[in-house]
Amino acid sequence: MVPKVVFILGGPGAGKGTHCKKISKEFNFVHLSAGDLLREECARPDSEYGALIEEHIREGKIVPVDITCSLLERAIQESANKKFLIDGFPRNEDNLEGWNRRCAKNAQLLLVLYFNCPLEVCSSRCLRRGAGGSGRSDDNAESLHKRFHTYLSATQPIINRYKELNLVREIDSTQRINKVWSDVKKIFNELEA
Ligand code: UP5
Ligand code: MG
Repeated sequence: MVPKVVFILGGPGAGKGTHCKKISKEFNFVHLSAGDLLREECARPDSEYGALIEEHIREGKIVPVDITCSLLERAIQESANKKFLIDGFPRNEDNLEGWNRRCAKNAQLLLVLYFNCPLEVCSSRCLRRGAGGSGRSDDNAESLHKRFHTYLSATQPIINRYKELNLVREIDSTQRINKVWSDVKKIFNELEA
């Protein structure tokens, strides 16, 4: 059986990671955050790509897809599970091309879960998280400005592409966490039915 995947997309701070953790506790999906995998790679002292990744993250730029795909492929291969949430990927044309070239034939895309949230709300969430000591080098006003630019110019067109393919389920993620979670849960209950 080929692995089944759900892509999780939405603006920086929209609530992707928060809800992926909840989904993976309640449903039989492994949470793979592309951003977390890149941050872990960056923290490895002997990483060939550490400096490049760190610079891209701070500047809100998207890391070349072969690096991200290698990390995702390894995580999928190392897991005994066959269902994955891929959080924060694919976020530009290069990501989409790389996924289609390297991974699409070895995986079944079930749907794209899109956390829709205005950027003002995203901004205050990320700044609050940064002020609370997230340790993320991109939770500051300057990096956020760049992350939002990348999101609007590069990621939204990818979401629109999947909308045209009828693969997107949209969540209003401005709501309180419990309400967002109940909307997310409905979708996963349907998926598992
Ligand atoms: N929060 C969440 N939901 C809330 C709610 N409903 N009400 C009130 N508060 C809510 O949430 C953010 C904060 O908001 C938290 O404090 C949470 O408690 C609160 P979170 O769930 O962390 O949101 P998320 O959407 O995961 O935000 P994140 O900051 O992780 O999004 P990004 O997409 O910007 O970050 P990511 O880690 O995916 O990527 C970071 C960088 O890595 C990118 O900018 C890029 O440089 C690089 N990257 C790549 O190059 N390639 C990739 O494929 C992926 C990443
Ligand atoms: Mg996240």
